[in-house]
Amino acid sequence: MVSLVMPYISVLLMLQSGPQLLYGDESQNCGPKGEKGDRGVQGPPGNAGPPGPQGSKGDSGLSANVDMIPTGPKGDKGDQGFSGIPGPTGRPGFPGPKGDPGFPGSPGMPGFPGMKGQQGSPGGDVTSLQSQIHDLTAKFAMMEKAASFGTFRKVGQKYFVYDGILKTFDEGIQICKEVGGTIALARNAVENQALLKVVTASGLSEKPFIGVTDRDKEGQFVDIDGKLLTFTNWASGQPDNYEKTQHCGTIIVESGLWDDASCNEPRPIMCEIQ
Ligand SMILES: [Ca+2]
Repeated sequence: MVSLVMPYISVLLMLQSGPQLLYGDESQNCGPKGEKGDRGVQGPPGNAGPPGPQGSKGDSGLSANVDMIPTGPKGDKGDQGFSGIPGPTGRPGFPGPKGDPGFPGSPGMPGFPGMKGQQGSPGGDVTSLQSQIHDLTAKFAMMEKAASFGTFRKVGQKYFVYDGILKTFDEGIQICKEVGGTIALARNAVENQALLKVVTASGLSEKPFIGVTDRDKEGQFVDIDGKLLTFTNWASGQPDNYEKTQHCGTIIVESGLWDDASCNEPRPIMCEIQ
């Protein structure tokens, strides 16, 4: 029984497996399945088809009769419609001609009385004030100048000052001139006493020059402006023009008396500022 059935089964297996073996061989020679391609261009339209069969005849339609349509009664007259929206404002017109002048108005009420004014200052006061300011400024400048010296003393309207300078008579004149003054010279006893105090306060041992000389005329002492002296305080026996070389005045430190001495010998220089 088995021997009869086996050949039949083999034939069935060959029929089923044959195409698979064939496809299997081909699939071994091809690559993997590619992606789906883009859609092709639409082809031209086909030819017109044959005419269809003739249709059956239709029924005849109803003809319309307008007179047969009934109409209603006439309606009432409608309301008046709205007017349109007003347009924009037009341009202003040109100005008219100038009118005639009007009549003058009535006079106004009298005003309130004004405030009483301050009494004006006469021009002379301003000038006086300016003069005072000028004087004060000058005094302040002189004080500043005097205070710049090591020793100074005020007497009347002048300052006697000393700053440790030793120079000849002519050099002293120039130095005092540079500070706006002259070589110190007492014009009276009070000033001479003040000058002596400056000498003492400065601790001087040498006789300082005073602003008198007789270089132009022997024996006639004058100030540095050449004016005759109205006050002198010569020591006894002075001026003696010792050895005929003494033509400039000095003040003795111990007494405040005067003595003539050489103009070219350096001595303390005291100035007066006023
Ligand atoms: Ca002398």
